[in-house]
Amino acid sequence: MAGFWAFFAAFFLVLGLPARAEDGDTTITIKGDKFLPDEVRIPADRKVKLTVRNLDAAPSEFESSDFHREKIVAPGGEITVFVGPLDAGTYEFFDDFHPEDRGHLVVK
Ligand SMILES: [Cu+2]
Repeated sequence: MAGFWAFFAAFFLVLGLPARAEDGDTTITIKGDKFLPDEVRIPADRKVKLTVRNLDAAPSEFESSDFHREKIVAPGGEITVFVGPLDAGTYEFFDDFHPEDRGHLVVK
């Protein structure tokens, strides 16, 4: 019976992943003053939830002049921002407390 439930759980895990990717909701991790991933693909013409999780010991500020968001992320904490619907294109974001740390939203 345990085998059945493991199969059942794995089945929904596999089914769940494409659904999440399709709706565009994405988690971005900050670690070692880097965004992981530093390139995030999201669908155009849809509101998307970005979760930004800071695994570093210092605060970060998730910011974008291109899509007009600015939010402090406490050490060990996470924030959510909603973006879009955006036109297709590339939008830069950065950590305002570590400005060399940059990434892009690629909207398609
Ligand atoms: Cu700022």
